[in-house]
Amino acid sequence: MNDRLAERNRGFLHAKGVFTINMLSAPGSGKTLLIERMLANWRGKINVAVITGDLATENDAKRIRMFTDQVIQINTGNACHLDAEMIAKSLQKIDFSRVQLLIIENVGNLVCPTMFDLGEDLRVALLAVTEGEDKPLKYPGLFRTAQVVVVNKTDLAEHVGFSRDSALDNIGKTSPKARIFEVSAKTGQGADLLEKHLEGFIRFPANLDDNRNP
Ligand SMILES: Nc1nc2c(ncn2[C@@H]2O[C@H](COP(=O)(O)OP(=O)(O)OP(=O)(O)O)[C@@H](O)[C@H]2O)c(=O)[nH]1
Ligand SMILES: [Mg+2]
Repeated sequence: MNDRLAERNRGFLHAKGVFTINMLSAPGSGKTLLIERMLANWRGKINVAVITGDLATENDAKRIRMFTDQVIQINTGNACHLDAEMIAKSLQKIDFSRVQLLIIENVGNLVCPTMFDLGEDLRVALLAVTEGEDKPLKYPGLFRTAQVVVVNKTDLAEHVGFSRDSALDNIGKTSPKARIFEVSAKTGQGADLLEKHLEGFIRFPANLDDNRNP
């Protein structure tokens, strides 16, 4: 049922010429701050709509509304993930006339969101340096289904004794074809490379076939 609806969402979005990213991570890894950072850098260049999911509050939508008026907050109540039906309803509320990119910020959770296709074209998984290098091994589903992995909060790496080699090795084992970007959403370090990579998909979605994991 979810898969059928997800396909419908994908068809709807493609018909509108919109590329869609589903962003997944543990709570607090920096999804919203990274979205804010990218929207600031893309201002005047790429028009973005955002759907953001949390169990409760409008906090993330309020933050993102500083950068785009096309933002929908979904409150899931007790549900630990977004599903394709929630997205279908939200799509009706967005004015896609000038939008090229839709970013869906999933509920912060390393397990549930992995199993639900929303109709996205690309999955981006975040791993903050504060979470520990072993998360890709412990929660392989999330990283395996992501074509892009962002190691975030790199500005904190030395304060928490983060082992870059070990983290990259673990991501590589779990998600061998994913592109990895090391970013600080706070300082902006590394965000330009990530943005350029995503811009490539917006212009040439066919590039995607190259980096799906087996
Ligand atoms: N130092 C540092 N702090 C960051 C960075 N990215 C995010 N933060 C901080 O981490 C906290 C959580 O960031 P959010 O962007 O709200 O994280 P989130 O993944 O959207 O969280 P949920 O929506 O609750 O799952 C905030 O205090 C951010 O300012 C970063 O790169 N460096
Ligand atoms: Mg958030």
